[in-house]
Amino acid sequence: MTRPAPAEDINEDDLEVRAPKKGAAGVKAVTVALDRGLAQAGVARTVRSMLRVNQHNGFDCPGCAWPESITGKRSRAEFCENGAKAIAEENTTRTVTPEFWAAHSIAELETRTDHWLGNQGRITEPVVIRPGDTHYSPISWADAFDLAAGHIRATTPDRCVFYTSGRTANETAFMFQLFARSVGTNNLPDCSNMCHESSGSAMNPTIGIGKGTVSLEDIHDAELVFVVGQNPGTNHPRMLSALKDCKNNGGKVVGVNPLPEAGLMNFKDPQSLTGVVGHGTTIADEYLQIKVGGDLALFQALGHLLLEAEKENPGTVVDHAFIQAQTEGFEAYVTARSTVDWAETKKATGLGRDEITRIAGMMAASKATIICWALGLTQQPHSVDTLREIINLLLLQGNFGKRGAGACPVRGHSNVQGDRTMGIWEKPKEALLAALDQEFGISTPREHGYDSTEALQAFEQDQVDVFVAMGGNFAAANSDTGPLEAGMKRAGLTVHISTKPNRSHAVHGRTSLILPTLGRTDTDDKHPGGRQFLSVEDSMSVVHSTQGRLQPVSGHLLSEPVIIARLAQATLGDDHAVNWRAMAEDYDVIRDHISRVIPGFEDFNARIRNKNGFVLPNPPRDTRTFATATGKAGFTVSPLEYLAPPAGHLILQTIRSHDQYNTTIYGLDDRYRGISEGRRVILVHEDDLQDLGFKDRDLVDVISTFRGADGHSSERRADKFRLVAYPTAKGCAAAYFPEANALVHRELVARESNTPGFKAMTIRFVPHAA
Ligand SMILES: Nc1nc2c(c(=O)[nH]1)N[C@H]1C(S)=C(S)[C@@H](COP(=O)(O)OP(=O)(O)OC[C@H]3O[C@@H](n4cnc5c(=O)[nH]c(N)nc54)[C@H](O)[C@@H]3O)O[C@H]1N2
Ligand SMILES: Nc1nc2c(c(=O)[nH]1)N[C@H]1C(S)=C(S)[C@@H](COP(=O)(O)OP(=O)(O)OC[C@H]3O[C@@H](n4cnc5c(=O)[nH]c(N)nc54)[C@H](O)[C@@H]3O)O[C@H]1N2
Ligand SMILES: [Mo]
Repeated sequence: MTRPAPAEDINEDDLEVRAPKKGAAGVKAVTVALDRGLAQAGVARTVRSMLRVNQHNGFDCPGCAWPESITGKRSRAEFCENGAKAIAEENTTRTVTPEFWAAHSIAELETRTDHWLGNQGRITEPVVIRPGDTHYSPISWADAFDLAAGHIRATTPDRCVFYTSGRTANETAFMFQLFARSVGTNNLPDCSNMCHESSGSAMNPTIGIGKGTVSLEDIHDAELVFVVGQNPGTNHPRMLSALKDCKNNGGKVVGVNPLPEAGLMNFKDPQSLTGVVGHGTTIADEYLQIKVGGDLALFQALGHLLLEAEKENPGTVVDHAFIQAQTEGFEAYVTARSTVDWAETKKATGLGRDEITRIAGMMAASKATIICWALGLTQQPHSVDTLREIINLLLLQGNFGKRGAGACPVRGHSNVQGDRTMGIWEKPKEALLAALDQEFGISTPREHGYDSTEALQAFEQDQVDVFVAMGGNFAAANSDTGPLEAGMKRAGLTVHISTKPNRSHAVHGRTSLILPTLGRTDTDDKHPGGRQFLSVEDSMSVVHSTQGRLQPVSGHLLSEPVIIARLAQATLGDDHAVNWRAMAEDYDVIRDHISRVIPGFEDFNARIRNKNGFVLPNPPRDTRTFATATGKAGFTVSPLEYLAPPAGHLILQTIRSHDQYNTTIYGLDDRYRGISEGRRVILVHEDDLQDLGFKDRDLVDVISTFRGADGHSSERRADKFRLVAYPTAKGCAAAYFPEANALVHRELVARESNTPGFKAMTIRFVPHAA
């Protein structure tokens, strides 16, 4: 399957490449952020919104799920450059009106880049495409709901799919899953399936919870913090402030990454005066330039070395009392880690024994270690094994339920964790379904539904009649773009509840609705009970309220809860057991239901009104207990596995630039990496370029090969990428998401979690034939 380059609004010939940034990340941040805000929204809106980010009675930054302090004093400006860009993108005054849709046919929109589409502005009115139409045209809200309801009622529940993107707030997510289950399906794929699903798959069975076990204060207090497979300078900039605090308290930071990411190496805090005028803080005390997919080998070697260190100095490294009382599987782990093959470890990681031994020494000396990770560890075939190996290391030294210690999967979308807590999950637990049945007097389906990869396959096999997306950009975010888009176009109906135009709107079903909605920053006050607020859960299990204050760009927008309620009423009838209208009129009603269905949300309406919200129970963190089947935390043993490209090939990982939010491309400046004015690039080590017979800036077509379990092999191809010599780990290339998604075969997934192998493609280049 070949995918040609789109007709560009971006002229890739303008590509500029400078050396990746060696100086500090952070200083330029505030000025860049303000420029973007002013360009999109003007002075008054920009200032008003910036002062409200992450403040009490303000709105939660839609940028990422990194927590705000709940104990310390909050800075007046609790946001970062990229959070500010996310806000500017949302509160833009540019609008996409019916005239826009009349002027641009679908045939044209399909040739546009995500950058162009997102830059058109906020959608102002509901629009529709019926079979045979060439353009979207306006439709009333009432007709839109009736049209969608007709399609849902005309098919069977198993042929309906309800997708959720992680910006969706708790109350909205709760209503959305309730709607899907009232229709009769657990087909609830979400962006988490493509993101941190591997983290949950590794953590739930081993420590009894699928979430991080640290608080923000733990980061400050840690003696040692690992930042693995993560680019915080771009994707979680406020995390750098926390790491800096940790260092000021004497802690050490180890970065593990194939790319020398600028924020990880050096950082100036734009919010602190010393940071701005000083020389910046070197964040990573040690940096391991690991090969893509080599982390399992690294963590196994570290486990071996820690056990050896304990043998040398008994009672100083391994927490035997904890292991004895609280864990199982230790003996098997000790046996498995009794030896290590250093030659194999070098092949897997690219790292030498001395480097790894130095890091093991730091771990052995630390009484409080935190391991943070993000997508560099979750999107490979052996990801779940790799993450279980992290849990092994933390268990070995008793790094749970103590200050400054624990596991820290750093989440992406600002409420992706909360959505799962609210029941957005294709594999719901019986306890949730039983609680829903009891609360509402309905019978929810027990059969598990599609995750995002299975939904892609269902599209491909023509098994989807109705697809409803609560936000997001499913077509561009998922793998195997070619077959996915073709399948989506054959579906009966696609419904996109969106703020801005994106690719999924252009590769729509035979009938398609775009339902424009309020965003985080918009005021939501058209209710009998007056202005409403919503809530979110951050990466460290803190639940707090979020409330927009800006005047929406259009009077036609409905809030997400109202859209779900009206769609549900149209579909299920006014006599349905669930009182949808009451929930839409007063979000306290939704929260009352949540308080009786979701554990940890007792007395939700009172506690959400606390200044800093409340913290959900977290057994490993709170009481050093593990809610697994046996009540013990489990060591696990995995065979060594890594990604070894055949001769003439490289391993490709996909990354975000500094100027995008997932599929929303803000601009063309990947500042810290020194790449600007272009996105169809592949970063390759200079030696690899030479070995493969190419030069810096050559234009190539990229071919990925996938070998299935049954031995069959298939190829994907994406045309016209520019090679850029870059100091990545050897044997490993990097390209931007979503441009490279066409190269990800849908069967290339992480085992157990089914997360696409976005950081595990085997690729080769051929010269681009113009
Ligand atoms: N500004 C901004 N903020 C965001 C987002 C955004 O797009 N823009 N997206 C949000 C979302 S949804 C998410 S999930 C997070 C994503 O946050 P990140 O996980 O930081 O995002 P990626 O750009 O995928 O970066 C992955 C990092 O892992 C490294 N890596 C790749 N393969 C490996 C490997 O095998 N081993 C190791 N050790 N490292 C590896 C890459 O070099 C890169 O530095 O960010 C969130 N925040
Ligand atoms: N190759 C590759 N692919 C990846 C990844 C990768 O690392 N590499 N990462 C994966 C990850 S971690 C994730 S999380 C997914 C992201 O997948 P998604 O969550 O599906 O994608 P986004 O790009 O975040 O969605 C952007 C769209 O959301 C809509 N939107 C924005 N704000 C709101 C709102 O408040 N309400 C509503 N209703 N709509 C809104 C806008 O219309 C916008 O166009 O992508 C995955 N895809
Ligand atoms: Mo994500």
